[in-house]
Amino acid sequence: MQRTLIIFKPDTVQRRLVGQILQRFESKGLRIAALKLLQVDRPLGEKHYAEHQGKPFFEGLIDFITGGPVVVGVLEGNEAITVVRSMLGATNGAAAAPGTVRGDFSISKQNNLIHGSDSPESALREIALWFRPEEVVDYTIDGSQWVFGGA
Ligand code: IDP
Repeated sequence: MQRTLIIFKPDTVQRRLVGQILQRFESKGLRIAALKLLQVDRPLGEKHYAEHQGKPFFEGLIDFITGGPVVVGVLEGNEAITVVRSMLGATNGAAAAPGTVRGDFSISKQNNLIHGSDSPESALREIALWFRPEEVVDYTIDGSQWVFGGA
């Protein structure tokens, strides 16, 4: 089991695509271990995207990620990091393959809807940046008692 950080960026929230895209991750078999909506401030945005500091798109990227609320979460499952990255598709929505989140919903390099951690090291760093330890919850999915219980 592996955990990865996902961010539904402000374009996803503004376009009311959070539910539709979250459904793809759940249908794939990933489990939600944490989820919250928040307004990102510049220091948090700059920490998250620290590796891009100095690049020509950096200031625009921070304007974008702080430009409206985001939904940030932790997903868990077998090879969650690679699975989420392959479901997202290429960074540039205009080039991303149909069938991927970006390929189906984005036509922009910057406004590409979802962030997903790119390595185990990034996932650990990013989960600790966005969540307190007690906000990431361990539980098991056991369907039938929740469907038939209490009948
Ligand atoms: P990734 O999100 O696919 O891992 P990164 O190269 O880590 O892509 O870039 C981080 C984010 O910065 C991208 O998701 C996108 O929002 C933005 N970005 C990357 N390259 C460009 C660019 O050339 N112009 C504008 N924004 C960019």
